[in-house]
Amino acid sequence: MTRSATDKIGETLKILRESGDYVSGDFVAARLRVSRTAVWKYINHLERLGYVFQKSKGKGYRLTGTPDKLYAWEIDRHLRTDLIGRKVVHRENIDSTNTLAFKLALSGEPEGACVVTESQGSGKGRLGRKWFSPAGKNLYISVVLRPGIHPSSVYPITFLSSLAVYDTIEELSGIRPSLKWPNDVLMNGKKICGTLIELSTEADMVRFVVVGIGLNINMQHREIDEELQKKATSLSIETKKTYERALVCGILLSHLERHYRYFRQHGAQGTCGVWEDRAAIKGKTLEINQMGESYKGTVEGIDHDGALLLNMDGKVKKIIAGDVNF
Ligand code: BT5
Repeated sequence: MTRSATDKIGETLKILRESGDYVSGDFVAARLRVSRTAVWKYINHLERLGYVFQKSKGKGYRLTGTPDKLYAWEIDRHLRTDLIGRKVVHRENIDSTNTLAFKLALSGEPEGACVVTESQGSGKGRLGRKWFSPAGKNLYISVVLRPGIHPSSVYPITFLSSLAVYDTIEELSGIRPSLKWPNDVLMNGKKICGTLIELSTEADMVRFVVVGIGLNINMQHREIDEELQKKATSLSIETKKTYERALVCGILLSHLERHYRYFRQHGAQGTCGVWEDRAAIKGKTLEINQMGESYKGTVEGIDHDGALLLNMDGKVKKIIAGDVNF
């Protein structure tokens, strides 16, 4: 479907939603400056996507049912952004949103474009790990950013995503989650979100970064893979509520844009400072696994490039990548 057809379908829905009653095909056609046949095609298309309409020969169409899907126009209703999410590519199923977003970015997709899906066949974690991605329950989204920075400053972009998820969870539920270095958001000690950034560089510049976010929303305990059940959770499990995923996504992208603007203004150091405060990580005793080596110490803080500074018997070790053991 072309961009303009997608926009028109979104506008058709908007008109019907705002009215809350029957709206004639003529009225929609005039508002959108298209033919009545075009409106009829949009309605048919929407029905195939799961929307429900009451139809009356004299009165037109009335919207009576909306599917829980992450269509671009559903997310758009909840955006408070100028940049991020202004273009959303939606797929019913995909191997990995990061992989498609990376391809689109390579072919010139502008900053802020997103790929979102209902389920992933090969959702990716870091270091070749898998991201469990059942259909229709959670959020799997990748955002293209073009920050124009040196590759050494790129890592804190992971923190932007965790901070945005943190704010989203707090806004929706009033509960503050916790942040675990380097890329996890936890509720009640269980992982609710992970971020995978992938980048393309040229010379000394980052050409683009793909920020992939997996956030568990409506997944129930029994729907989680057995081996993950002890360590994964969802917003619904923690709050005993069900969420409109497009709303969650719109709020998330809005917070992401706010944190991204802060990053552009204050640099990696500024963002690392915000993350360090929220994570309340200073002074914690941790054990880190890095490439099979284990390091135990007290956290001094986060370096300006996002690395963890671990005090091991008076000697400070800078840990660039790794996993925290509980
Ligand atoms: C991550 O890796 O946490 C990054 C996950 C990024 C996923 C998103 S979804 C949209 C985009 N497209 C992609 O293909 N990926 C991104 P890591 O820190 O390596 O953690 C992976 C580990 O988290 C796994 O080994 C499991 O233990 C656990 N895990 C897997 N799926 C999970 C889930 N749905 N919820 C909670 N934990 C999960």
